[in-house]
Amino acid sequence: MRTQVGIIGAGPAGLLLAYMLRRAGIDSVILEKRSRSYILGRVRAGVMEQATRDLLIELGLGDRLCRDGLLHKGFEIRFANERRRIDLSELTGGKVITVYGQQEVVKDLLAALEQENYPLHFEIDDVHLEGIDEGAPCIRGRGAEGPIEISCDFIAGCDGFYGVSRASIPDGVLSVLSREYPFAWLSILAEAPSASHELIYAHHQRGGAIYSMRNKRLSRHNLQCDPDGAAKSWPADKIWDELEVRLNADNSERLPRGPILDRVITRMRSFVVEPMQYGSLFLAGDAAHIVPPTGAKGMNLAVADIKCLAAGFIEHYRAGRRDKLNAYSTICLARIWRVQRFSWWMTSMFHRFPDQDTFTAHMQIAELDHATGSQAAAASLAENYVGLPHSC
Ligand code: RFL
Ligand code: PHB
Repeated sequence: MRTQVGIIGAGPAGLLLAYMLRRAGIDSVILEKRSRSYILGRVRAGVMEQATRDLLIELGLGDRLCRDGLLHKGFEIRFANERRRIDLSELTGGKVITVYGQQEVVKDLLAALEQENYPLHFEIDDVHLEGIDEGAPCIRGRGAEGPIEISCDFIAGCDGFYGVSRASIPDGVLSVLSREYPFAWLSILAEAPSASHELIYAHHQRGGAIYSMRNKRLSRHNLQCDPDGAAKSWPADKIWDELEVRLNADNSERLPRGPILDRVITRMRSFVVEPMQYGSLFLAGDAAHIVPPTGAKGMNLAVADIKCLAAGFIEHYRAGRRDKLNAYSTICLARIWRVQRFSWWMTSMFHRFPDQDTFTAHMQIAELDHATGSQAAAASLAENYVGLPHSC
């Protein structure tokens, strides 16, 4: 099989790239390791930045997003018996966030691609990349109907943190910069209405918590937990009790409880590779960087990468120039580092570190007090939370 851009991975990054290229008349093919039902069922991100929303609407993908996405003009921060609201809209000249599940974005993109009979191959094993430094790249893998081979002009590695693309780059080319945090998140999706119409981020001496939602009947909450603790060691009652304590919920505000439909423990890390390109291989999304989820940025970063990458391919095929492709890594990394900084800052402020001393605890409270009490500091928090402007 021959195509212009071979895409590995059908997460938000790979699907969006395929969709943007298709709109521009550029051929591509996606190879995905998992099944269609698996990628549609994967519960992950929920908070969409203003620029992500705007882009999806501009691309004609906004029908369900505008109908079902929940627009949030602010969120609450709780710490040391304080409850302070960050008025995102007021502080950013009208910008908002949208709560819309990542799996809904995946569903919208998949529907749009399938409507046009886009070549998306699921359940492809043993994907490997060849010739990426020789200008004649090729992707090989094995599907239900036998071996599959795709020769292309470029490869987009959109296969997430554990994918094969990054690992195909020879040793010594990439600088790997990372930080592991000594805690994890227990994330639950529950069939329970939300007690609050806005997100709540809580700082507590027992650990951080985030109270979120998906729609009127589904809530989504995160609790800081021990990275080595099994999700099973958290019976449902313990999760709800702990959420109530950390959110400082009082009797007038008992959290509505309900069956827990999904639970996952995720380790927290910050991770970046530089550069995000080698030969004809371009990395995008989680394949190139991971942010701890406290800033709710992972999917949004993947979308920002793809906007630049698609612009680079379009310029190449339309104008025969490679300026944007050559600048892809540099331009994306400048924004990625700013988003890493924000995610690291939010993580440092809301989590309890093992053996944390009283001085550190006071620093966190002072930081929260300043971030929510000073107009200038709150404006900076809001600017980052609704999302920095895209760079391309
Ligand atoms: P994805 O979504 O991981 O998709 C990669 C795809 O590649 C496939 N793949 C392969 N295909 C072929 N061959 C191989 N060898 C392959 N190896 C892997 C995978 O099956 C998959 O389909 O990466 P992408 O597209 O870059 O998107 C990134 C986002 O998924 C990620 O950043 C966010 O979900 C992160 N994240 C959050 N981001 C936010 O913006 N807001 C949030 O609130 C938020 N919460 C979260 C999160 C991630 C979480 N987990 C589990 C990592 C909460 C959690 C729990
Ligand atoms: C979510 O709703 O999934 C969510 C909210 C806030 C975060 C991360 C995830 O920081």
